[in-house]
This record gives sequence, C-alpha cells and structure tokens, in this order.
Amino acid sequence: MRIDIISIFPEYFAPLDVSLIGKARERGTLDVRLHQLRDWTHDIHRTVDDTPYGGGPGMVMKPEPWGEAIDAVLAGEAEGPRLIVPTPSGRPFTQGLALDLAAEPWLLFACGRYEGIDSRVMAEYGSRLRVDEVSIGDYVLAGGEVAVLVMVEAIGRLLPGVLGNAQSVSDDSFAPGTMANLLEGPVFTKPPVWRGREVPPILLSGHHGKIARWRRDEALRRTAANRPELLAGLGPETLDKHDRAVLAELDFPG
Ligand code: JD8
Repeated sequence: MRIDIISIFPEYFAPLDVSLIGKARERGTLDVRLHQLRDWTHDIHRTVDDTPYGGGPGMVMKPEPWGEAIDAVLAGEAEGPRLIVPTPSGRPFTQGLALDLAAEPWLLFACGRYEGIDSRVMAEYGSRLRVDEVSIGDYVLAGGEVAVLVMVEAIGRLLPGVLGNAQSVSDDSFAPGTMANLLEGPVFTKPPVWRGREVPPILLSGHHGKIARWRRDEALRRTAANRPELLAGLGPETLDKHDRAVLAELDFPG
C-alpha cells in the first residue's frame, strides 16, 4: 500500500519510522511519503492560511497550495488515491472503515490546521477521487495530524504480514463478527502472584473450554460496564443463554 500525507507539520509523522509501521516500511509492505504543504506556496512567508469569508474566529487554509500539492502527488499516475480528510465533522472512523481502507492500494491524507481547509478543495477532488471526511472521535484536536497517525496505525496493522504471526486481527474488538462487538477482557502474564495479587486460577488450569468461557464472561462484564450500547441490539444469534445469564446477573437491561 502507498500512503501519502500532506501537512504543514510533516515532522509529526516521525512515529511512523518505528515499530510495526516502521518495519512494514522497511519490508516494502508500506510506502509512506510525507509532503510539506508550504512547498506549494510562492510568497516569502509561505502563506497557507487566510481570514474566513463571512467572518468568525481563526483562519482557514487557502485552496491554492492544496490544489498544487494534491495535483503534484497525483501527477503521472493513471489511477488516483482515496483522499482522506480528517475533520471533527467527518464520518466516524471505525474498525469497519479501517478494514475498508486497508483494502485500498493508495491512500492520500490531507492534514488540516487552523479552522480547517477551504471546502472547495474537497469538492474539487470529489469529482475525480473517492473523498472521505473522517473523524476519529467526539473531541476537538488542533489539527488532522494526530488523527492521521491513528488511522495509519489502525489500517497498517491490518495489512498482510504487518502483524507478527503471534498476533492476529481475527479477534480484534469492533471488527464485524461474533466476539468482536465485545471489549477485550483483562489479560495476565507471569508472575502468578504479584504484590500479593494472584492471576485468576482458571487461567492456570489448562482447561481451554473453561478459560474461553471465563474470558467471554469478563468481556461481557467489561462491555456492559464501559460500552453498554455495543450490547444493545445483540440478538440470540450473538448472545447465548449463558451470556444472557451473565448480563442478567449484572442487571443489564436486555
Ligand atoms: C482536522 C483543523 C482544528 C477543528 C476549530 C479546533 C479528526 N476527531 C477530531 N477532532 N478534531 C479533529 C480535527 C481538528 C482539526 C482538523 C481534524 C483541522 N482542526 C479545528 C474545527 C474547530 N479547530 C478530528 N479527525
């Protein structure tokens, strides 16, 4: 997969040099290219922003540098990328969307700053490319860079060969599937006792059936506590009799 990122702070993406994504780049599984938006300005101050039409606070990113930058990234390529524009007013970024984007050969991320990017930029490329305005969550960031870091990691780890064989995405939380709409349960490793605190004995029993049941019960409890909306609407095809007994114990409506 090729990933291009345009930003006025390309140094924000140094974390993509390390760990999973860093190794995927070394192996050529991922081709990440960073672009400084100001390289497509022509004034001494390398201006990328101006006052908002209609008044109001802050500044808006000018369309011209974005047009020149995106055209430069697209130049000479037969097929175009999928253009992803992080914005707090975008569609939610989910594991489902991450899986969808992981199937794309080429992604282009446009990192906005200030009050955002002149809306004509998304309209301009919306006629040529698939353009998605995406939000990573209901809180306000200062710009799109952190959101792109989140999305590149969530998408990158889904690419074949990026996760070590010990790790698998098959039972990721939030992915479409059975166990998937439950949160992860608690995890434990050696030593069996730490500061007087024991690992739940069932996990040392070697009884895989009982361990799986215990883990599902813990996942149900944590999901009911932290994300009850994920349980709402789960039908008998997902919650078996034992599941419902666990939830009833928790006085979980349903
Ligand atoms: C892109 C500029 C800042 C946003 C005025 C603060 C995503 N989940 C998310 N929260 N915030 C963003 C995000 C914020 C951005 C930009 C993404 C570009 N800002 C603006 C509008 C209000 N300032 C985001 N994904």
